[in-house]
Amino acid sequence: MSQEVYTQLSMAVIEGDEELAVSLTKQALDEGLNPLEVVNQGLTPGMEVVGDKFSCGEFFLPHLVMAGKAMQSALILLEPALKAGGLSRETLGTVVLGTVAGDIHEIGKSLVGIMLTANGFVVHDLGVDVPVSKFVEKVRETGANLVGLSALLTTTMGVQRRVIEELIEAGLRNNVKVMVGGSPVSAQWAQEIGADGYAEDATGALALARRLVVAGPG
Ligand code: B1M
Repeated sequence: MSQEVYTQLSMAVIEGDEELAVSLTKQALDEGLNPLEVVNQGLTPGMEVVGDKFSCGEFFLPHLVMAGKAMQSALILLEPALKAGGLSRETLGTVVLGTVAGDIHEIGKSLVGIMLTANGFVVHDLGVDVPVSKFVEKVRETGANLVGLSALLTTTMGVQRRVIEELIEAGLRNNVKVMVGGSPVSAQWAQEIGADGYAEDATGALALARRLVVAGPG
């Protein structure tokens, strides 16, 4: 039964049908399905198809916009259930999170933020298209022990490196760990730019954040 809802949810995202995505998400919640499974087995596979169709010229920008709206509206509904499913009630650390300058992809970054918040991190989500200087200012202001940089475009990955360089310049790098993610990003890239770690998805980001914060500064 759950697989049927997940398949329908994927289709709703592919078709950019926001209303259907919302009503199916409500149905999934009413049926007591695991909210993370709804994301990972319903919404995200639909988005992957949208991306593939865009790559091969079958879909165009309006399809991306509509699919994005459908998934975002579904996520808004899922957010309380995702947060309620979190394990930790103690504060694990403070995170400054955002999608880097030049990049307006929001959904994956927000999902990472929800997972971290749900599991004991205080998250300062700076949103999308965040200037390098804003990350640095916020780290200084909050004394965050972790900064999370999302980039979905090959053309914006380089901004992750610039944030690290600016943190060094500002004398803050020794106090803050840097985690990077986004579909074009890899563990090798993280190493190349001097980040402390890379996570492939939101669950991985949570595990990595925990590891980095336990490891402490330096
Ligand atoms: Co765009 N887009 N997009 N897009 N978009 C991609 C990324 C693309 C791969 C599509 C494709 O060609 N197949 C391609 C990038 C190619 C490249 O550079 N390698 C692309 C392009 C080209 C563009 C434009 C340039 C298109 C144009 O204008 N001609 C343009 C750029 C705009 C800009 O940013 N300046 C553009 C615009 C858009 C929309 C705004 C219309 C829309 C986003 C809507 C929104 O966010 N509100 C959009 C969408 C929806 C996509 C796809 C289809 C889906 C992205 C998404 O939300 N996925 C995407 C194709 C794809 O990814 N398959 C595509 C679902 C989300 C849950 O996954 O974001 O990957 P994701 O996040 C994951 C992981 O990556 C990871 O965890 C998340 C959760 O599991 N993760 C982290 C992400 N951040 C992390 C941070 C971490 C750790 C893990 O630590 C800090």
